[in-house]
Amino acid sequence: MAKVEKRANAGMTGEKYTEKCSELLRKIISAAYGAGEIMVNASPHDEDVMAKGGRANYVTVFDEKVQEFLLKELSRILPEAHFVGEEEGQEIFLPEYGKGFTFVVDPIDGTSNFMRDYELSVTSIALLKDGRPYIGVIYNPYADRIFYAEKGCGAFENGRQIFTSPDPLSHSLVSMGTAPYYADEITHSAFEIGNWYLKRSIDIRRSGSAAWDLCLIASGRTGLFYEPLLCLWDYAAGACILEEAGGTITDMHGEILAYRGKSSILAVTAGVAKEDYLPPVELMRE
Ligand code: 2AM
Ligand code: CA
Repeated sequence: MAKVEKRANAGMTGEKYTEKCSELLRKIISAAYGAGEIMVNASPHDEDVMAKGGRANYVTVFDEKVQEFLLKELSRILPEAHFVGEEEGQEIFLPEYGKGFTFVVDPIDGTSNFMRDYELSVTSIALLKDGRPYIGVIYNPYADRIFYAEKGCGAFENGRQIFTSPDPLSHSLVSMGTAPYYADEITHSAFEIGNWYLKRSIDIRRSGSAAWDLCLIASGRTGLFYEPLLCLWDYAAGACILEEAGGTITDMHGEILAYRGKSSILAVTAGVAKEDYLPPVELMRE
């Protein structure tokens, strides 16, 4: 744990952070570093993979180990908070999660990448306050890059404040998620929309981790991200980081998010938000 704390302190040298942000955020960042250490030291083998319900939807023993670690750490940091983790299988958003504090955790976002040693997976921790994102922390242990934000304090990457890009869509990269675990029709629609955006942007990217895609847009690397269906733990932390970096996140119809569970996601930079960027309704099959 000493190494974990040293790294957390190293990331905290940005003046703006120390002036404005809380001890609570610093502790959650430490927990995310600890989760990342478990991920990078893991060697996922086939026998560690257990099928979760649905197509292309997996969980490894490491998803469960990281979640156990985070449950322990985060409960110590804020004992009164509720805890919703992907591997708990808690699909229903209970009314009490919308009051006070609730941690929403994806221990490993990008599990299909993780299982294949693709080295693009992250830990994603959101803290909701009265049902809205209040803190977001996302750590990519392979690149040793941590993104974090606290409501009203700005967003940061490894201690440096980040902002979305002012570029228009025509000068931006677009990243998409394919929702491969749902009906083929939804996936088909994702590609049709991708084709529509391809003609209006520089090119399309697909990382396999929605949380990571939200960090890329928050830090000005991409201009727009969409995925037809995501769970709350996939997008809650990223939403906090993106909004604090000046971006906008809605569902794919442009509606405000309720933060109650599954939703389509459409995220844009300050630059793209000035345009008519919503995909045509006839391409959507939600
Ligand atoms: P995961 O890697 O934690 O499972 C890839 O398209 C994105 O979708 C990833 O963020 C992935 O998260 C997420 N995802 C995987 N299975 C999902 C499901 N059944 N419902 C919603 N999102 C899912
Ligand atoms: Ca996961």
